[in-house]
Amino acid sequence: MTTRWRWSQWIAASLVGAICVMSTAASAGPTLDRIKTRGLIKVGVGTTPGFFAPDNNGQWKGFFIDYGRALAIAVFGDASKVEFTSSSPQQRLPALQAGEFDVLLSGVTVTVTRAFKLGFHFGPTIFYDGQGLLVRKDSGVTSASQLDGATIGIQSGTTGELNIADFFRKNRHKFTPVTIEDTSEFVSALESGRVDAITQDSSDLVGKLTQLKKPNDYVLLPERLSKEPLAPALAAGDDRWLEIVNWTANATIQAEEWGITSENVDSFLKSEDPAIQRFLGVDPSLAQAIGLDPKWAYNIIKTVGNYGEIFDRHLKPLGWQRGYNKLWNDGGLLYSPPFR
Ligand SMILES: N[C@@H](CCC(=O)N[C@@H](CS)C(=O)NCC(=O)O)C(=O)O
Repeated sequence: MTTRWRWSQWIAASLVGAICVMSTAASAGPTLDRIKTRGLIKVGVGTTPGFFAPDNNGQWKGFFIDYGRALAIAVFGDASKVEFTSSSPQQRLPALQAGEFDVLLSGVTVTVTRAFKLGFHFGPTIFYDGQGLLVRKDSGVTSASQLDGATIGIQSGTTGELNIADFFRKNRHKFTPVTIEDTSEFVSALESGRVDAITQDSSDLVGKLTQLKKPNDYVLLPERLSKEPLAPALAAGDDRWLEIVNWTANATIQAEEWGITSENVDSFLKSEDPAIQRFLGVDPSLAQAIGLDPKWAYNIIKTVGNYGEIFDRHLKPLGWQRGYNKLWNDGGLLYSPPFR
């Protein structure tokens, strides 16, 4: 190879590199560009207490809501730059595809069909769940195996709609499905006796139980019919927005692993651990490389807290145990890739 040939190759490679860097800086991608122009992140949610529900003042509260606020902090440094809108499980995925939402934080299950056939992307799983069945106590039913011949309420557009059919087919049992789109109609179908049971993510059922007139009259059966890894869902086509969603969720998990909380985060600013210095922006090199405010992770933890704080704030009062949602080094499934 001649020297001249090597130089021309080097110059060509450098030019390609420079163009790539320039185009990353110039255009964030369609979703992030839209968010920045609008000055607000649009988030699709559900209406389950503990996960996402407006309080008496109309302020959205809940586990997934805090992740929406964390995203607003990552993008704008301001937890208020986010708008939550509830939409039915049936309507929210098409709405995401149509660009009406920038992200769904509505308990969406990661599935291969949604990834390949519908073309959605997913952030990290932030709540490991499973499908449950809720029945009236006076039915005497204590196990899903006793539901042969039952009438079961299902919410349309959910994975539950598909899983329940698999479950009965596998067990060679029969059931009559009653598919309902509207959430309050779905829940009241059990109260009115229109159905013998309703099936949904158990997180949804436990939350909705608190909205029933007599919660103690109902029981969540012990079986979990499926794996429901719940994650932020995004439309394809904006890698940078996907990475912001990924690393915002990871930041809450990593902070818990390091024992960094909203209360003590300031004391960690003096940490001599280089990884913590990069994470909190004391050493700004990491944030500069990824193009976020050096304080983005600090601000998230200071404002919404780490994963454990978010979980305890919203889900502990409902009696939720961490279970699979413990950190990896505590017997759970939550694991953040390294911040480096
Ligand atoms: N994880 C299931 C179900 C999603 C789902 O229905 N989520 C619940 C909240 S966890 C919901 O939106 N319920 C209706 C509502 O809250 O209005 C899926 O992805 O299909």
